[in-house]
Amino acid sequence: MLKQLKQKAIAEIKQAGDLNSLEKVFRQYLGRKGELTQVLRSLKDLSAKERATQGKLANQIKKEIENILEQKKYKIRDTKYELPKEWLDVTAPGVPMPQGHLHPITLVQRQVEEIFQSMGFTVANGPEVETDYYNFDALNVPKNHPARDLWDTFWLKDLDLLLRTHTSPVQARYMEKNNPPLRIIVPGRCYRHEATDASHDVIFHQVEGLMVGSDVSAANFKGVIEEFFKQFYHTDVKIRLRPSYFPFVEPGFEVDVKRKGKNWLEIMGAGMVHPNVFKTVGYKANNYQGFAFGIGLDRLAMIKYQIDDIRLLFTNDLRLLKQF
Ligand code: FA5
Repeated sequence: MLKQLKQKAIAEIKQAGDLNSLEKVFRQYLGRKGELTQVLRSLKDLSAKERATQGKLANQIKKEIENILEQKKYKIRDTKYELPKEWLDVTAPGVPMPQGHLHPITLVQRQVEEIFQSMGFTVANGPEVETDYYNFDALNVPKNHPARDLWDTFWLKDLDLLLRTHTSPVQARYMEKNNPPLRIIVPGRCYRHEATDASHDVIFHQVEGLMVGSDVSAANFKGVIEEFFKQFYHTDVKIRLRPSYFPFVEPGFEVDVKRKGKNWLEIMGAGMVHPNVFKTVGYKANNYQGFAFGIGLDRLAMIKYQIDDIRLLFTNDLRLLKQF
């Protein structure tokens, strides 16, 4: 009797053409008043021995019908949504997506920002296309001053504009709008019209630093920059200041860095902000003092990743870029 029930159910499932009729078959056999459900319910009236054999068989059939119903349900759904008919090998290995990553300069820039931010500096920005005024005049380099030759400049013809030769113009732009005390760094791209070599490119990057207050000293500069290099290289470093000339600082120095077991390396220009710069941005020069510096970001990256030619950084050679 149970076997007949099973045959009947299977035949009806086969015939069901949509989900509705399949649902009807389910109710017919497995619903609350379904035929098989009733059989299962009546088991309690049988003798213990009969109950054991019949019960086992009934439950087995129930499972079978459920399985066939389920399969048929998927089959109906598949045809309904017209899934692609072709064969799909779900065990085939996937095609790996090439993974993008950050350029070494971006990595170094972010790290530099993080370290200076931890010392209370904010990140400021300025335009790469700059005016004569901010790139030079406001920095105590008047027109026809011989110091302009320190920076070989790309001029934008007829526009009276130039591509900034350093990030220092942002010092003046920032101080015009903000009063001391202030601490900023300015990472950004710079341009120089000069012959390239292993350590010089036409386009490169600097990080400007500026800290101004009522009593900011050269000793503060040394402390800040020593802490920076310590964190950047994860090791103790020695700092050496050598006198140098930049029109917008007085005194000015060149900064050398030495790591254990390495040679002294010239890495940045720096100095105490020149009173003329304070005057130009409208500060009372006697009230404030501060330091400024400009680090070559590309140079930091070259040391960090042992890249021996700056031009490699921007030739988009994947053999280099894939290493980061
Ligand atoms: C300056 O540009 C000054 N503005 C730095 C400064 C800021 C001094 C604030 C005082 C106060 P200099 O021309 O030396 O200085 O450049 C600074 C750094 O930029 C260099 O040490 C070097 O690391 C990097 N640099 C300069 N020219 C190039 C270039 N063509 N290619 C790659 N890096 C360069």
